[in-house]
Amino acid sequence: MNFKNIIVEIKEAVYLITINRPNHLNALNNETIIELNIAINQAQKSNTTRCIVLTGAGEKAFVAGADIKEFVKYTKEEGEALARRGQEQLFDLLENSAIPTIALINGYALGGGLELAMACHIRIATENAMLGLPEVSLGVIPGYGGTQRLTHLVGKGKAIEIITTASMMTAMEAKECGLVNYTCKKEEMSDLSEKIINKIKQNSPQAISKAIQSINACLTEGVNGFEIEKKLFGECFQTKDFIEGTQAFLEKRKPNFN
Ligand code: DAK
Repeated sequence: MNFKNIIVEIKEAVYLITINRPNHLNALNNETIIELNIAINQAQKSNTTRCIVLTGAGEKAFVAGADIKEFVKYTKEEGEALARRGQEQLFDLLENSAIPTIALINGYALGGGLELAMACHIRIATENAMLGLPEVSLGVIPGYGGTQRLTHLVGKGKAIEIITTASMMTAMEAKECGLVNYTCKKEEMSDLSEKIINKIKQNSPQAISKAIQSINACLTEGVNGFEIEKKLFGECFQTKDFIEGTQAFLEKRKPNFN
C-alpha cells in the first residue's frame, strides 16, 4: 500500500515506519494517525515481523507534536472523541502490540510525538533529541495517554514537573529519569537498535508476546497482574516455541523460533 505521510520498509523481519512530514517536523495529523494504524495492523498480521520500529524523517524531528494547525479548531466534544479514537487506533495499539515496538527518537519528540514514543515498548534517543510535553503552554493537556504513560515511566513527582513546566529536556536528562532506555550519537543509532533487535529475534515470539501482555497487566486498573502472569505462564507450556526452546537446550543447540 502507498502511504502519503509515512514510509514503510520491511527488512530482515523488521517493520520500519518513518513518519515523513519533515517540513512540518513530522507533526501528527489525523491522516498520519490513520496511516500509522493501517501500517501497524499490517505488521501485526504478518507472521514474520519480529519488531516494529518508528522514527521520523529529516534531520530535526522524531515528531514535534500533534499538528497544531489541525487541532486548533476542535470543539470540546471533538477533542474528547478524537482523544478516544486516537488512543485506541494508535497509542494503545502500539502499547498492546504482541510484537515489540521501538521508538528511535532522532530529534524533537514533543507533545503527541513524545506520547507516541512513550506508547512504544523501548525508546532510544540521539544525543541531540529534545523531549517534552508542552501541551499546557497551548492551553490543553496531553491527550494521547501522556499523563498516564509519563507517570508510569518516571513517577508522579517528575511527571508533574515535566507537564506543568512544559519545558523541554535533553536526551541525557530523559535517560536519567527513565523516560528513554538509551541515548547515543546520531551515527550510532542504527547499530544500537540493530543490536537490541537481534537479541529480541533470538527469543520466542510466542513468549515475548505473552510477556508484553503480562507486563502491561501490571498497569491496567482493576486487573491483577499476578493472576494474568500465572495464566499466561501456563499457556506457554506445549506451545511450538516452548517445545523448540526446551528441546534446543537439552540438545545443546541454539533454538530456532522462525
Ligand atoms: N504542528 C504543526 N506544525 C508544526 C508543529 C506542530 N506541532 N511543529 C512544527 N511545525 C511546523 C512549523 O509551523 C514550521 O512550519 P512553517 O512555518 O515552515 O510552515 C515547520 O514545522 C518548522 O518548524 P519551525 O520553523 O518552528 O522550526 P524550529 O527549528 O524553529 O523550531 C520547534 C522547532 C520544535 C521548537 C518548534 O517547531 C515548535 O515549538 N513546534 C511546536 C511544538 C509543540 O508545541 N508541539 C505541540 C505540542 S501539543 C489531541 C491529542 C493530543 C494532542 C492534541 C490533540 N486530540 C485527541 C485532539 C497533543 C498536542 C500536542 O502535541
